[in-house]
Order: sequence, then structure tokens, then C-alpha cells
Amino acid sequence: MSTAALTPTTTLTPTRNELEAHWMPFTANRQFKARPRILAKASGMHYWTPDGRQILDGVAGLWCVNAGHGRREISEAVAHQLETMDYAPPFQMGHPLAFELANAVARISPPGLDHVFFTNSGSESVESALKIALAYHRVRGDAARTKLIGRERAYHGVNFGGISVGGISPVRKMWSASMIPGVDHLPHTHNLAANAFSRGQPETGANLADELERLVALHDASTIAAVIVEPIAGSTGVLIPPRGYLQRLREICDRHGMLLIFDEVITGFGRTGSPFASQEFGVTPDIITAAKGLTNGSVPMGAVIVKKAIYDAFMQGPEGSIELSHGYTYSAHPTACAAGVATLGIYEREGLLTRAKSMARYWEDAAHSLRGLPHVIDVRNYGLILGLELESIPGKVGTRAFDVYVQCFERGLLIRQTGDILALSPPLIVERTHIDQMFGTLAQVLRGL
Ligand code: PXG
Ligand code: PLP
Repeated sequence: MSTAALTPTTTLTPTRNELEAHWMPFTANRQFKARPRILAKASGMHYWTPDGRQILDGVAGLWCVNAGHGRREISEAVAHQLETMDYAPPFQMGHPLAFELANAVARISPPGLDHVFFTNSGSESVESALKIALAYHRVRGDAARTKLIGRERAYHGVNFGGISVGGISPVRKMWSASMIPGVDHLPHTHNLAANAFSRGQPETGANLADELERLVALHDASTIAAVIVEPIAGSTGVLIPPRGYLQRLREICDRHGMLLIFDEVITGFGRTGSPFASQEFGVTPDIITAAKGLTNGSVPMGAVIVKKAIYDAFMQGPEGSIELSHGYTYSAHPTACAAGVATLGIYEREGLLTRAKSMARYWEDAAHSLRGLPHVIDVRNYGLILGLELESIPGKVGTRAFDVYVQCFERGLLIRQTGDILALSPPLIVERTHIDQMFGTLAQVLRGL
């Protein structure tokens, strides 16, 4: 085959026919294919469409391009790695960058979380974390701890463990017969009546953590392995934890010997103003799941970061035994590791893991300037995250926010929409002028509704 034949043939917007074969994820395929939105190029804070329209990236791709697009340090590291060694088996074999990246991740993790298991996505990180939590109790001789506690309105990716501890009703209904057994849920913390238009953490709701005591009383602590929560729920609409809530969860887990897992796939790598939300909120879990920002979105990769005591619990028995029968063909893939090391280098050199803190006040003020615009029933924010909730059109949940999403795109701004909630989470290199443009465009669209 000539090299020409291997070159992608589609450079401009694909035709209707060319769009068909790709079954798009989490997408209204028929609606999309009738009116596609195609991105062709990216640099810094921007995307470009195939016809050259510039789009301001208000969501860091999908909460992942924290250092902005097209970072040369990353593409050069990836290219170099591909040329040096394209692949190495991760089982019973190592390569230098895997260890370098694990150390780099451990350095920015909360104190005590110092061992890193690599995956290829947030979903795989969640599955791995749940399996590690269950196995941890078993290797300690506490094998009756088999139950997992999730939370309503949680998103933990799309695999069976993740949707089981997750709390998204339509998803749970679709695969209702296939949920993993032994899972219960905490109530979510979203309460517009009490907390609408909160700046930062809402004042009301820490007591909802006490529901965990109720679940402990119901199931008995001796049967519960772990509790998993997102410190800030992202994809189900930006739900900020009430003041004191995460602390109380930590206390209850400690009291009853249950592991606490923070799913930091979105909140990790600087989104909140600290490297992880754990440090930001001053609550240290036993396990952190991460992905997205780990490689700046450039190459798929995830990580499970665990406390030393968890790792150590597995390091027993004959030295030649495999301690954890778990792993992926592409765990610690050399290309992903190269991207990860380069990414963490950028974050460190440019202070991006804490930059959200210095921008947060400007962000918050800009966000709350939207209060009072048509149909806006809540504005909530933390670090460089915005959640904007719109009043739903009766019987047509999501259509109003989707309309805003499309209109923003047409006016050169990429945002996220879920139900009637809009989210912003820009690259952490965002400047005030970008923030002005984001909220200016949003305000214009909202006024025109
Ligand atoms: N856990 C959390 C907390 C997430 O936010 C995942 C797990 C799964 O990660 P992967 O890499 O398998 O997608 C996520 C992913 C949105 C949106 O619109 C958010 C995610 C994914 C898709 C859309 O907010 N988060
Ligand atoms: N299915 C089959 C048939 C396989 O052989 C493998 C891996 O060897 C997998 C699934 C898992 O793939 P991965 O390791 O990329 O998750």
C-alpha cells in the first residue's frame, strides 16, 4: 500500500454519507448528523471549525485540556516516545517513563497517597479502584466487606461498576438487571431551595453526610468496603459539596473502617485551585481516581492513586505471586506516560495546578453577573468551574439548555450542556479577556431566549 492510501481522506466537513458509520458516544446521532458540528484544529484557548471559524474553548475540551491546546512539549514528547519505543508490555515488564510518571503523580497527590496504578480512562480508573477496595479488605482477612456505597446523581463513567455506584436514573434503568450487587446510595446534595446562587461551597447540607450513618446502621459496617463520591459532581450538573460535608463523610468512614474513594476525574489536576479537590477541601481519601488532565487530554490515560497502607496490604505471600490480578494491555502505555510526564512538567512550570485559585474571584463575579437573566434559576461556581441552571420548559427537559449550547457554538463559544444545566470549565491558562468573552456570549444568548 502506498503511503498516500494511508493518509486520512477527510479533511473538510464530512458529507452526510461519511458521517454515518461512526456511532457517536453520548450524542443525539440523528440530530447531529443532520446538522453536524465539526472541530478541525486547536491551539491555546481555541478550536477552529473546518471552515476556519474560531471557537473559544469554555470547557477544556471535556474538562481535560487544562494547559490549553497544542502544547508543543507534549506533542514532541509523544512523537519522540513513538519513535523510541512504541509499546512495551506492562505485565511483568517495565519502562522508565512509567515509574517517572508514577513518582510525578505521587508528588502532587495528597500526603500518604503515594502509589499509582495506571489505566486508560476515568471509567477504567473507577472499575480499578472499586476492585482494589474490595480486594484490599479480602487480603486483610476482612472478606465480608463487599458492599459499595455511591450517591444519587453521581457519574463514575460507563462501565458496570461505575454505573452501579453511579446515580443516573435513565442509565440505571437501561441496564437495571446488570447492576453489580451489594450497592447502596447516599442522597445527592443538590438543594436549590436552600442554596441557589451560592458562591463557592453552599452553607446548607453537611448533615446529608449523616445519611451514611443510616446506611451503616442498615447494612452493618462490617459488610461495607468503600464509599465513592465525586468531591464536586461534574457531569450531572456541577454540584458543589456543602461546607463540612466531605469532612463528615471522612469521619464516618474512619469510624467504621470503610475506605473513602474520591473520584477526581474532573476535579484533579488543578480544576479547583489545588492539585486535587482533596487538598482544596482539606479531606484526604484513601483512594483517588483520576484521568483527563493527567495527559492534558492528548493521549487517553487514567490513574488510581492509593495510600501506602493499601498497596502494602497486597505485598504479602510468596514473592513470586502476582499480588493484584488486574491490569490493561495499555496500562502505563509509553506514549501516554510521555504525554503525562510532559503535561505535569507544564503544570509545574506554569503554576497551573493552583492558578484557578488566583482566577476564581474574577470567575465568580463574572458568573454571578448572569443572575437575573431570563430563565436562570441558579449560578454555582468553584475554582474554574461554573454550573448554570435554567428553568426547564415543561415536558421538554434539556431543550432550552441545548438551544443555548448550539447558539453559543454558533457565536464562537464551546460550553457543556446536561439536562437544563450548562457548565463551563476552561483551560487553566484562561485570561480575564476570555472570561469576559465567555460570560458576554452566554449573557447575549440568554437574553435572546
Ligand atoms: N468519573 C468522573 C467523576 C467523571 O467526570 C468519569 C469518571 C469517566 O471518565 P472517562 O474518561 O471514562 O469518560 C468521568 C468523565 C460532562 C462529561 O459533560 C464528563 C465526563 C465524561 C463525559 C462528559 O461533564 N466525565
Ligand atoms: N478481550 C480480549 C479477547 C483480550 O484478549 C483482551 C486483552 O488481552 C481484552 C479483551 C482486554 O483488553 P485491554 O487489556 O486492552 O483492556
